[in-house]
Amino acid sequence: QKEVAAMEEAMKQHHIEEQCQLLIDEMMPQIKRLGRSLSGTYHRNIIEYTTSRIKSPESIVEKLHRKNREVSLDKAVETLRDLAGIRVICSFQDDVYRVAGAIKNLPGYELVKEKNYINKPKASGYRSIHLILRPANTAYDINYIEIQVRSAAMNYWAILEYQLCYKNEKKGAERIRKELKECAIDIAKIDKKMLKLRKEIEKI
Ligand code: 0O2
Repeated sequence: QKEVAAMEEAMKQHHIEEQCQLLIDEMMPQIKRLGRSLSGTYHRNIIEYTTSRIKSPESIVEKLHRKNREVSLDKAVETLRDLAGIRVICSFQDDVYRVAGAIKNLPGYELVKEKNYINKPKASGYRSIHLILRPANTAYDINYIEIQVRSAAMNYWAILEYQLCYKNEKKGAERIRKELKECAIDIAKIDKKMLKLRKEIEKI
């Protein structure tokens, strides 16, 4: 609790939330614009919706502990590249790749890292594409923004699993983790099936 309060105070002093919000506010209209442009090209809705979040002091302290790092604002700013985050929810699996591809090429940003948890899901069953981008010109302390791109089906699983299990170290939860992973596999199959059906309808 003390560490969280200290982190909250340090974040206030250094205007971290405001800086994260500025990064989000600069990028969000560009993502919406590219969503409209892709929807125009493919004549259907490509991006369902977008959300954003600024990492909370609790979550920052928890992550620094999880990664065995010193718990300080300096360490957080230096090593956590998802203090500012945007999530883009797409209709179908192939849209996830289209949107991620377009975001990677956004003018004014450099792609620092890409993680494809669709090709290689996490041990939990989590699927998503993560992009870490850095604005080419920035006067802020916060230099990175994480964009998570996933389908509506992947998001459905991730949101429920996050609530039930993600940061929960309870003993005896192994069976539940296994069942959640099975759910992720089932949902991925349905996601693929929906894509196949869309492609069949497009051919008619
Ligand atoms: P929160 O509360 O969402 O902020 P890295 O240092 O980049 O190598 P990092 O940052 O742990 O490693 O990246 P990773 O593993 O790609 O995951 C970052 C974020 O993805 C997490 O943020 C979650 O939002 C989401 N995520 C990753 N794995 C899972 C999972 O198994 N289930 C769910 N529901 N979400 C997941 P945080 O900071 O852990 O949490």
